[in-house]
Amino acid sequence: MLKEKLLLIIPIVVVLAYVFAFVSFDQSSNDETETKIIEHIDVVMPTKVSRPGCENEDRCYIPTKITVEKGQQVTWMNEDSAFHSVTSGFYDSPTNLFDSGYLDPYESFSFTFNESGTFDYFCTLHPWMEGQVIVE
Ligand SMILES: [Cu+2]
Repeated sequence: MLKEKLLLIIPIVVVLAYVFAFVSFDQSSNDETETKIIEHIDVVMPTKVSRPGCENEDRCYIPTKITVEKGQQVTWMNEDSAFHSVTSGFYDSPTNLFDSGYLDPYESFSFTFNESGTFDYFCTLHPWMEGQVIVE
């Protein structure tokens, strides 16, 4: 009688242990990925900025102006369906400090600002797209 009960209980315990291990592993890896993605994006290039107009609403890069501390990395994410770039300076006078090149949809670009100052940037494909990083 006792042996029969044990034969019934052991497989159930084994299955539960497997399920628990799998679920807890799955959750922890998901949480980690999610946190990493949220943590790293500072500025977003939203949809429909490849046509003029976003500059009137300060939404070509969101936020248009960002203030960071010296030594901090800034990450841009292209959330549009068109290519965009993050290029230092102005369309008429790029400064060669940083240039992402053409960013694919959902591609990101990061740059670490090691000197304080005000750094303007723009998109080489859409001259009306302008943003600014203020490093304190
Ligand atoms: Cu653009």
